[in-house]
This record gives sequence, C-alpha cells and structure tokens, in this order.
Amino acid sequence: MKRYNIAILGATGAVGQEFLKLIEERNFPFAELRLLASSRSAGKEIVFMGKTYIVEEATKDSFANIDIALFAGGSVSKEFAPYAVKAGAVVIDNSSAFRMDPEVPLIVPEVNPEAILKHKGIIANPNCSTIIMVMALKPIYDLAKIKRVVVSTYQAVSGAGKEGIDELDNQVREHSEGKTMTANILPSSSLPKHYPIAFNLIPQIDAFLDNLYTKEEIKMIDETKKIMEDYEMKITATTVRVPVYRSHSESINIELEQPLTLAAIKTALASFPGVQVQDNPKEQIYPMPLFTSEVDDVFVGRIREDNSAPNAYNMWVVGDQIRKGAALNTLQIAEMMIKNEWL
Ligand code: 3JM
Repeated sequence: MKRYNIAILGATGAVGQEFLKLIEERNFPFAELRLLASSRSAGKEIVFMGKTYIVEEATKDSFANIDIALFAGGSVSKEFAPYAVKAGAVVIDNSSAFRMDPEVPLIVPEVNPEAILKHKGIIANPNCSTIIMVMALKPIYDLAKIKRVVVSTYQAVSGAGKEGIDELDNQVREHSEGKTMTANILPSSSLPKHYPIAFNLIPQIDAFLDNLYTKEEIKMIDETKKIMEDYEMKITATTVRVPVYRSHSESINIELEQPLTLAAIKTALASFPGVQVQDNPKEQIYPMPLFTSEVDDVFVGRIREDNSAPNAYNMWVVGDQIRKGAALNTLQIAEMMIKNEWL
C-alpha cells in the first residue's frame, strides 16, 4: 500500500494528540510524520509508535514533501494553510477559518463525501457540535426532508482544551474545601468575565454577535446548511457549556415535510455508518457522555414524537467531540481520499 507523508500542525494539543492515537489505532498508512506546533511547544519530545519525535516550530517551509497536512485548529490555521497548499499538500483543517469559504469543501465523510472532489488544496472539518448533529440528521433527511431544526447543546469542558478540564477540577476541589471557586477560562479566556463551570451551566460558547446568538450557535446553523446542501432548512441553536469532561450532548427537535414512523427513523439511524441507536426507555437505555467518551460512534436515543407539532420528532444525540467531532472526522476524510485515489 502507498504511504503518505503527514504533517500535524498543533501536535501537542488535545486534537493533535488524538490524531496520533487514531493514526496508530487505525493503522493509517504514513511514511514520514512531521509534528509541528507554535514556538511555545517546539522542542518537546513525543514518543509515538516506538519512535521519539521532536516537535518543530511551524514555519512557511515546514510543508515540503508533505502529502497531507492535518491542522488541529486555532488561529495558526489561517496563517499556515496557504504555505502548505503552495508546497503541494492537501490541508484538512479543524479551525473555523475556511469553513464557510465557497471554495472550500466542508466535509463529514458519511454525509457529503463527493464534495471532497471540489477542493483546491484545503478541506474544512466542521465544528464539533455540527458534526455530531449532522450524523443524526442525515439518515432521517434521506427519508423525509427536514424543514426545521431546534437544537440545544450540552458541551463538555474539554471543548475549551486542557485548561477547561483543569478549571473544572480546581473548582470542584475549591468548593469541597469551602473556598471561593476561581474562574479564568470559561466561557472563553479572551472575554472580560468568567464564571465557574463546577455545579453550574454557562449558556455562552464563544463570543456574542450583533444578532444575540453566539458564534458557536451560528457555526452550527451555517455549517449544517452547507454540509446538507439545503439553505432553506430553518435551524435555531442554543449552545451551553456543562460540567462534563468529554463528549457533547444535543437535544434535537426536527420538523419533517412528511411523517415517518419511529421504527423507520430508528432503522435509518441504526444502519447509518458511524451511528448507533441506544434507545430503550423500559430498560432506561439512552446515551450519556460519560459512556461515549473515546468511542468513535455517535449515539442517538430518546427518539419520540413531538406531540406539540405535526411531523415533529425529538431525539438526544451524544458523541465524543474530540474523536468524531474533530480528529476522527479529519482522519476519515484523509482515509476516504486515499481509498478513492483522490489525492
Ligand atoms: C472550537 O484560536 C481560535 O480562534 C480557535 C477558536 C475555536 C474554534 C474555531 O473558531 O476555529 C475554539 C474551539 C473552534 C471551532 O471548531 O469552531
């Protein structure tokens, strides 16, 4: 089998580390592996599959001879993507920098694989909450067009990186010691005010826009329409940070153009690759974030009719936002290109 030269930009962060785990786990056909990061992390040693790698500082010359550049995300994506493309690499990027660019395909391989073919060097990986949602929408949409979506998210602190996890841990400790909880990271370190996440919920992910939605909410709305190639679909979203370590959950209400039986919805979801139905109220079976972390699939439960509106249904969707919501989806895009000889 042909092997490919891979660069990982952001190798030391949560998504970068997940790339490495998945490359080993999935036996990804790499030849050379180049680990890149900002100057802050350059020089760190990473032992991977029995070999020690030194993390290099990313520069405009870092992408010579690279076939596939996996970008973990953040503001560095915008800076380095043009250099990687110029060097002849295909960039698969996890940041929001290129997602809504009409020249850049926005891909979930199970949902819109053929859109990959339109790339001009950069392919965007959707926002974590978007990926988890469209995995549940697509199998239903293929049976009956979705007219409207109302989604509320319950997003884990690891979505804010390792600092988010540390902040929750510290606050739980402070609270148990009777101290005042300190908050520096959430909802976002760049914002003026911070609130404790322990024993709390924060109804703000990313900054507010003039229309009173947050950026995260608008990402879910705009990206879903682009991936599903349906700009008529009405979507509204509320995104909330919850004191969970890992895996995002979403309460999703959909309104369809025509009615479906619950059995048809469950069969469509269960037979869709990457989705598992976990739904048995009698046995108290439903997905929960504690049990879906470090698992590849997206889980759907609480599937039921919304008895307040015609052709409307409710469901509860849970998935590991660092796996399917980020690193796994990115690698699956690369694997699909390799399999189809699209590189
Ligand atoms: C998730 O440095 C940055 O601007 C990163 C902001 C960010 C994003 C984004 O906008 O790319 C943090 C967490 C995302 C995302 O996936 O959209």
